[in-house]
Amino acid sequence: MSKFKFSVGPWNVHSGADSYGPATRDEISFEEKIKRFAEIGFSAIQFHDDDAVPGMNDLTEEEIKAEARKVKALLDKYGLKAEFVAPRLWMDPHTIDGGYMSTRKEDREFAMWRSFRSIDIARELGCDLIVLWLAREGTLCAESKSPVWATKQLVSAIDEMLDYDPTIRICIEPKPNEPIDRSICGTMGHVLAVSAATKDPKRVGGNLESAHAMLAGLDPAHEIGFAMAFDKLFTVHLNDQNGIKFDQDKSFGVENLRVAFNQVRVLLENGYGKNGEYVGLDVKAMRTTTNEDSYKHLENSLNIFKALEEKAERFDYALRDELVAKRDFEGLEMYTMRLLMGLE
Ligand code: 3MF
Ligand code: MG
Repeated sequence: MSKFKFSVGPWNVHSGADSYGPATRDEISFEEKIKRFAEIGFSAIQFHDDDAVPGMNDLTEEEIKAEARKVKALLDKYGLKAEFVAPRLWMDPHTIDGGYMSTRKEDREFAMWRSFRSIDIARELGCDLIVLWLAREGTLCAESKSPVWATKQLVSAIDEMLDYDPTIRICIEPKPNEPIDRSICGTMGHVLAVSAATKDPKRVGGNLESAHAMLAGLDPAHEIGFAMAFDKLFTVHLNDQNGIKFDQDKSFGVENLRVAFNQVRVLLENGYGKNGEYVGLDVKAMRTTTNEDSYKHLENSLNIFKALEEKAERFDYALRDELVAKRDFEGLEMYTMRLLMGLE
């Protein structure tokens, strides 16, 4: 029995279209997806603002809230919670050069409008967490904007969100690049620095995605640990990644089993979830996956997580301490490998 609760976003089940080719699977309705998510064992849904309210740019504030209430009723029907809402600024023609740090004032105003609406939607869905994946915040052309100005823009955008709703929490999902060339908030260290500069650092934390840490050349378990040391890990996006290349969002643990184990172990050791945090997945099916298997990568990720949780529960800390006292790290490494290979 897992100690954790799990969450997933509707975009994690998708038609297989990518930048190089069209869809390979059928689209599935939102309701069908969340019904299956509940059956598979997820407790909460992650939302983009326009997953909850499609076409929101053309709706009034009251119409947006009314649409969000319909989604809340669907969640209730399947016994699901909403975990967070993320303004999907990267898809919009207003924000092709970023939102909060766009060089155009009207784009920055649009980004704030979407952020405030995301907070309204979160409230209607019954959650208090906003995730900012800062997809296009940074520079495509290094000389186009000052990184000093851009960083200050981000801090003041977050301050405005904190003012708009006195109890909302803001969670930055750092990523070093893609689709932007140079991002402004590339790692958990950046997130903590931005958090500290806001008017209410307690309400500003991070969402660590395994693949994003790997793209920055870092170990996701250490990024998780760094955030947890400061009570700043508000959620996670677990997945996997084959080296420093495009963002792959592979099923959790399929490339780097020991790294995956250490992510589970650091979460377990430090009581992740005790404040209601979810273990969130952000995984994509392969392009070759069939319609029938549209959810298999999610089931696989959950099963791998739970199997690694069971290994982490059995991790022999007395042996670890004995080996550490002798500085027998060769022995400790081999013990860990034996545990993972099913030899312990
Ligand atoms: C991109 C991501 C995103 C975000 C999601 C929530 C599509 O690399 O990880 O997933 O996690 O949009 O903000
Ligand atoms: Mg993510």
